[in-house]
Amino acid sequence: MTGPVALRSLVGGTWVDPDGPEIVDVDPARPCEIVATGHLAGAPEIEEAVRAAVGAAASWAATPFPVRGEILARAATVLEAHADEWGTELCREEGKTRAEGIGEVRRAAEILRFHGSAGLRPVGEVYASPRPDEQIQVVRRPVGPVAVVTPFNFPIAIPAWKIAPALAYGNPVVWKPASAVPLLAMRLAEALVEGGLPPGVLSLLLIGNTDAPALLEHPGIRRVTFTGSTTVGRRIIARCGELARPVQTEMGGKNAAAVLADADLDLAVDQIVAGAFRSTGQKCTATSRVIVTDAVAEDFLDRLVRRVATIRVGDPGADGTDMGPLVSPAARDEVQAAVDAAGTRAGVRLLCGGAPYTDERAGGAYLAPTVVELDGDDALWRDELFGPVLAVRRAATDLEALQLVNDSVFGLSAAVFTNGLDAVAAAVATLDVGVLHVNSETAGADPHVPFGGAKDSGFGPKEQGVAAREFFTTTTTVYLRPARQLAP
Ligand code: UN1
Repeated sequence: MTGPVALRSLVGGTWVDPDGPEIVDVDPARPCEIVATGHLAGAPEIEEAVRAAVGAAASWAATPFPVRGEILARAATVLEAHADEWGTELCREEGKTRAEGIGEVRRAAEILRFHGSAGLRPVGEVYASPRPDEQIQVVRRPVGPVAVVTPFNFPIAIPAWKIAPALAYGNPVVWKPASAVPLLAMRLAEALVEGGLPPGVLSLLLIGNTDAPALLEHPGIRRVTFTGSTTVGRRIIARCGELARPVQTEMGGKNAAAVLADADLDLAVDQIVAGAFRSTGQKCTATSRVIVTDAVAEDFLDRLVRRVATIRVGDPGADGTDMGPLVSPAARDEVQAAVDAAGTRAGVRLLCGGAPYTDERAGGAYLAPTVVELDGDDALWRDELFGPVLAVRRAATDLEALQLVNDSVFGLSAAVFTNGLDAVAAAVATLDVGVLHVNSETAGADPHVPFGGAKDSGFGPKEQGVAAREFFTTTTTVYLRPARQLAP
């Protein structure tokens, strides 16, 4: 690959490289290699972007819904055309494998297409009136400028699933991507501009985290959508509460897979390994806890550890690599420290992984896929780690295994491995999660169905599918009555 890419913010229709501090976007596999450089935007760009969004709101809202959708569909075509190139950049910038990077760019295109077709689906309701000649309509309208704040772990798919419905339903967007992934953010904005988005309807602000509150609190912003940690999410919820500004947050997870006595163990191992270690475990939907019923525990753990040993960790750009580095050396150090600390506690047994690499991977942000068995409660059981670490506990019975799934402040996703209808029915009825997988991994989300968590994992309306409509539109209830009857 050639030299570093020049980063730009998109402010009200103009690409700019402001005077702010330098951005140095490095490859987590080789932290001395620079993928992209540019400069941070700041207060003047925030002001200009929101001003442009407010100015563009009326004409974007008045643009026919299917015409807005066509722009998203054209942007999807642009993403597909660049999937290999931008997927490779994603791999270099974020550290997931090249196949995962390319897959994610394609996924973003699918998300754009799905929301681009929203104008062809029902967008309001009609009710009967108790009075003669009257009809009651519920009309959905755009909400106005939306601030979008996105995480590093899906640099293009998560932005797509917030920005696409925001735009499709007629709202301008001002977007702050995660600092670690400015390049893929720029690529999504480029695709939307090339698709024909009018100036001002989307601004991309490469601003630092300390400037984010100025965007979210700006009087021109009508709604805020955020994906990231529960700590930051709570702060945003509190501030938006004070401002009475609707907010949607997707936050942390500590997702459990319950492996019951009648489970297909090979299937369970395959799915749990995928859920725990794809994207190096850096998904809020990643499987980070497993509860296995005693009757099959020995057999399951034996198969699991043997399977984890086959995961090829290394250069995410190389063919055949299963797992790349974490997003940064700092992220790796944090997860490594949590594993090291756990290793000193009673009731914690390291089954595989844990130790730092001493080979050529040592300079990159690598961590071996790690499986830890716990006798009971532990920080590794409770706290989200955002890395390739799986904590396993045994349960005496299937019922206890299901109960332990709920033993978390989080409630995003869960998986249950079983062939039994009774267990499935019990899981559906009792697990306090937003997403439940029966015999499949905890991660994954289709664009046409609702996505979001219970408890500390989410707040506000869910994302995706028709659920997105709730957050990105407001309703007017119209009592419609003719002024007079036409003469017969
Ligand atoms: C997925 O599991 O493919 O940040 C999507 C996250 C979630 C999205 C997960 N908001 O990991």
